[in-house]
Amino acid sequence: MNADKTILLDIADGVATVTLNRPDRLNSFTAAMHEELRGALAAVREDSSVRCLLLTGAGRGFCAGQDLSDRAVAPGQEAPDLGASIETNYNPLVRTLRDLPMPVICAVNGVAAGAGANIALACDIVLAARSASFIQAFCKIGLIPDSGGTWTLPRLVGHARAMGLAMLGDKLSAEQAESWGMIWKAVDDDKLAEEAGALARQLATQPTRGLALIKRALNVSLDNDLDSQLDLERDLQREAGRTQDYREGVAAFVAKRAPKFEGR
Ligand code: T3D
Repeated sequence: MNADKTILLDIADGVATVTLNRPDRLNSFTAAMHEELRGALAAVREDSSVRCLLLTGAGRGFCAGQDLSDRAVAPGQEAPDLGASIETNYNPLVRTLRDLPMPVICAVNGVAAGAGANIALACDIVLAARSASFIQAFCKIGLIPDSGGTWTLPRLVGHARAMGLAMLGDKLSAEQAESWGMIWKAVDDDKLAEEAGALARQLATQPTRGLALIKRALNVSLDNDLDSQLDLERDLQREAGRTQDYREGVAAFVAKRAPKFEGR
C-alpha cells in the first residue's frame, strides 16, 4: 500500500513526519509527488494537534530534486516551461515550509541534490546523517539553483562559498556543511532518525506560537535594517505576550515547577 504513495504522512505526539517516498529514484520529484506533498502539508496545517513538522526521505537518499526522466526532451521538441514548474510546484513548497507556524525539522538521510538540497535548507533546523551530502547539481545541466537556493545559500554560507557551490556543483559533505554553518548538525547515520525524532517531539512540547514568531523574525532579519527589525520585535513580542503559553511559562517559573505548554 505504502509503496504506491510518493509521500508518507504520520502524525503522533504532536509531530507530523512527512517522508519523501520514491527511494528507487532517490526521492526525486514528479508532478504527482508534488501534488501529494501539497496535500500532506495542507493536512498538517489544518491539524491543530501538530506542533512540529519533520521532513525526511525513504531509502538511501533524501531527494535528488526534479525527476529528470520527466524532462527528457527529444531533439526538435519544444523546450519545457521550467518557469511554470517552479511557479506551480517548487516555489509554493518553499513558501509553505517557511510560513508554517511551527518548527520544521529536516532529517537529511542521504544525498540532497538540486531542488532537494534547497528544500532541505528551507527548513528551520537541518540535521544530516554523516554520510549525507548536499549538491547544487543545477549547473551540471545548465540550470540555476532554485527552490530559494540563490537566496538561502549566501545567507547561510556567504557569497564566496555560495558562488563556489552553485558554479561547481561539488558534493559538500554533511560535516563540511555543519562546519560552514549551512546546517545545524551532522549526526551518526544510525542515530539520525532517533535524534531527529527526539528533537521534533521535544519541540512539539514547547510554546508553538512563540516559536512561530521567532521563525518570522529571523526569516526577515537579514533583509531589514535595525530600526525595522526593532519595530518588528516590538510587534511580535506584543503578540507573544498575549499567548496562553507565555502566561504558563511565567506562572511555572514563579511557582518553580515545569511548564506545560499547549501551543496556544
Ligand atoms: O525541471 C524543473 O521542473 C525545474 C526544476 C528543477 C529542480 C532541480 O532539482 S534540477 C536538478 C535535478 N537533479 C539533478 O540534476 C541530480 C541528478 N542526480 C544525480 O546527480 C545523482 O543521482 C546523485 C548525485 C544525486 C546521486 O548519485 P548516486 O551515484 O548516489 O546515485 P545514482 O546511481 O545516480 O542514482 C540512483 C538512481 O536514481 C539511478 O537510477 P538507476 O540507474 O538505478 O535506474 C538514477 O538515474 C536515479 N536518479 C537520481 N537522480 C534522479 C534520478 N532519476 C531521475 N531524476 C533524478 N533527479
